[in-house]
Amino acid sequence: MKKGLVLKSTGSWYAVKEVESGNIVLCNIRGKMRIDGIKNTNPVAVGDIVYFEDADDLDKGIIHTIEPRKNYIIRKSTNLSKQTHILAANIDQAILLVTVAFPETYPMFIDRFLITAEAYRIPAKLIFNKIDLYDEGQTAYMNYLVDIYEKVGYECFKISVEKKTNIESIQELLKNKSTMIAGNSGVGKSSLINCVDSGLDLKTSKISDYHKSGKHSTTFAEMFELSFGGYIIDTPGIRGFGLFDIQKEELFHYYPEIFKVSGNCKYYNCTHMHEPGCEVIKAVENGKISELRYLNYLNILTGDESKHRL
Ligand SMILES: Nc1nc2c(ncn2[C@@H]2O[C@H](COP(=O)(O)OP(=O)(O)O)[C@@H](O)[C@H]2O)c(=O)[nH]1
Ligand SMILES: [Mg+2]
Ligand SMILES: [Zn+2]
Repeated sequence: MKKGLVLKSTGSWYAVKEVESGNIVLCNIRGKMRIDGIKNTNPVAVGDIVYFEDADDLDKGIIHTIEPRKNYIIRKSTNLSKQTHILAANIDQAILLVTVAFPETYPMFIDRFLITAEAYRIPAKLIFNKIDLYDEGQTAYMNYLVDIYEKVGYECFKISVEKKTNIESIQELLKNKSTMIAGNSGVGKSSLINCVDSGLDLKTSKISDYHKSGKHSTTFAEMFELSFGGYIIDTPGIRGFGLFDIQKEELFHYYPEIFKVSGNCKYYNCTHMHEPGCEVIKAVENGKISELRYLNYLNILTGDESKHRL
């Protein structure tokens, strides 16, 4: 049996890199595989370590087993069935590429990404791209967001792929790690991957193509090997992660700054919305917790995304 790393999945075929030779072998799965008791549309995910054997048809392989996953990110399938789709497995870190304009990434989108990363215990970072395009107001707004998220503990980077500003810090960040990259369509994910490794040549889209991007919603994730060490997982067409499997009562666990002070709330089952003796509300009032973050928390909790505004 050969050991391999899954680089790409199309749902029925998998591009697997054989660990020993480095060869890419197209594999499929024998019979039905059920992993972790989850009903999956595709049981093998990008980032999986698999064991496969050669098929009769020589340059192809058959996957037999999957090594237990360190972690994985799940997304609900686009159709309304209960089926899930594993986006990627064995991820060391997740980065969200953010643009405050062209197109605008909303703080709620950033929070949803971070909540998901917290829930999966995957370290998350934010990269603000396209700083070459920002006017004074947009730059100030970016710095305001950077300040908020850095205070919570999320490392932030400010870059321009276009002008190659601060790209070395991103190469440093990616080196020898398996990194999942996410972000709205058009923020520059493919451009960034091409920029950090000149050997890669991902398709990028014109600014005028943004509005068409919704059509690619069924695309699968793909993993690219970086020439300087490490892997990067691009997730085309994936706008965000659903807050899969997260109960409302435990939402505050995934806001690190809220979780930190919540232990001192008067009521053990405090929702941090209106209760007397709530340390979270107190921390928001005295500026220790960002109002923006707290309002996003309330909006997610109440299921009405525009109810609480700054
Ligand atoms: N001005 C500017 N444009 C950028 C920058 N990064 C990417 N772009 C442009 O943004 C558009 C979308 O980039 P793409 O990589 O396809 O975005 P993706 O959908 O996130 O993969 C392309 O036209 C890129 O040339 C940047 O730092 N500055
Ligand atoms: Mg892209
Ligand atoms: Zn409370």
